[in-house]
Amino acid sequence: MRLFDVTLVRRTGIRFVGLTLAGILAASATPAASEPIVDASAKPVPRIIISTDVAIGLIDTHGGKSLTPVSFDADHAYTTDTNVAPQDIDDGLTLAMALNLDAAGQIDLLAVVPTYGNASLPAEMLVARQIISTLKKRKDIPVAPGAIGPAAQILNPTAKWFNGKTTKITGRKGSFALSCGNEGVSLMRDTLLADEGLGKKPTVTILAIGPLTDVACLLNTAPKRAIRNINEIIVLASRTKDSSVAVNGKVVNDFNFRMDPVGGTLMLAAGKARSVPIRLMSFGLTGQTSQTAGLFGFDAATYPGRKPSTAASRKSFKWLLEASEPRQAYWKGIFGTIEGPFDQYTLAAALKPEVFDCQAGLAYVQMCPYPAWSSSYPVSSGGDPTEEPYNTPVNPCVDHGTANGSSLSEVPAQLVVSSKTKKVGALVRGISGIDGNIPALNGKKARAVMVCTDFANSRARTKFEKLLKDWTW
Ligand SMILES: [Ca+2]
Repeated sequence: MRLFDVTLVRRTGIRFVGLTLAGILAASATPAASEPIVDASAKPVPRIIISTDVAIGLIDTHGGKSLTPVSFDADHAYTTDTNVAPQDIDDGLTLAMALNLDAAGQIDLLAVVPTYGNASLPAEMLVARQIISTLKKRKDIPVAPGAIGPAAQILNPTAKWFNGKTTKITGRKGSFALSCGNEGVSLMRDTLLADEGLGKKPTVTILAIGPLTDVACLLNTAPKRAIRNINEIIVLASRTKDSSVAVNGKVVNDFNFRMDPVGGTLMLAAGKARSVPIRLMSFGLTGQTSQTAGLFGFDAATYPGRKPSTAASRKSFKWLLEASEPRQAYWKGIFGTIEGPFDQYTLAAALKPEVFDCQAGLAYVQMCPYPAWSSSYPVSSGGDPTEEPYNTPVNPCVDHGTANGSSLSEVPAQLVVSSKTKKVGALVRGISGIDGNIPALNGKKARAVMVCTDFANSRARTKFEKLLKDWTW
């Protein structure tokens, strides 16, 4: 079931930007029959699929957390997520911005695939409908539901058979590729195939702004022809090596990776897709606009709405502001300020890559020891745990350890980018290969990526803020 009426290829042609006034005048004066309408300097606009945990306005639990064993209490017991709270707003702001840019011919929004994450998938589908259909009247945009939960409900779910044999989760014949398909992943695959041949180069950019489960599924299951048509995957996740991830001095999660570390790892490991360009928007960049010193949060004092406004733009802007208020109050209660943009960095990177300082890097997954069932997990003589799982004092994961909050014991692994591109190590590092940790993926090397770590300069930062102000309403 798709939420809205879907026509897979809404536009058979590619849009162009860069028409010069001279070009337009020349074309409209006395055009010869064969004279091109498009200026030679014109370039096609980004053609975009968004994989998103869109949750603006929802009061909900994190949609996948309660399914994973990354939630423990100190007695090794599984815990469900009872933290009902106003959920994140940045996917909703990204989606509204993308729809506004699409309507203005600045991008082509080809498909939207909600996925669990900030909230549960069913509730998120309602948000997608609210923004796309109700506020923006865009029933022509294809929308289909993605994953309802992470790749695996235990971290290294090697299937065990009656006769002692096992089947791994990894690879195209593993249990993830066999089970991860859903309508959203099919929509992404079909969109890539439908776009085939539209350009000489790959045409489609995927913005991965939720847990990475569906993008991992796409890369592990789609035919080569579809994968070859991915221009780039821009991911809102990662930290550079040895970097803390904190807002106003308080350690936070690298949420999109944390929600599905196995899926994130399988995305980086996908065999046929290792040549697809991946751009990681690291927290060192995206966290800047949420720190007190550089705050650029979404509120009526900072954002103007569409100029000039229309009845429709006023209605949409008002809804986004009102739906954001509970989340901003919640965030302020924890961090002292409202929240800055995160997911919108990916859309800005697709549209204006020159705004960011990005370099080649190697992405890898660092395990944080130990799961509660590890033979190395420390217990007292009475068998009681003496520390939080994944949060030992001696720990290769930055921000972990007994000096930090026990909620970090729910984070089993981190996505890290090294700038030392000549020193290619393993994709999965640390203790792996036991249930409760990431599959070892023997032989896989760290994944070559681009990583964006800063604004190109102060003017570029102003340009980024102007882009968001102009189009978020
Ligand atoms: Ca998100």
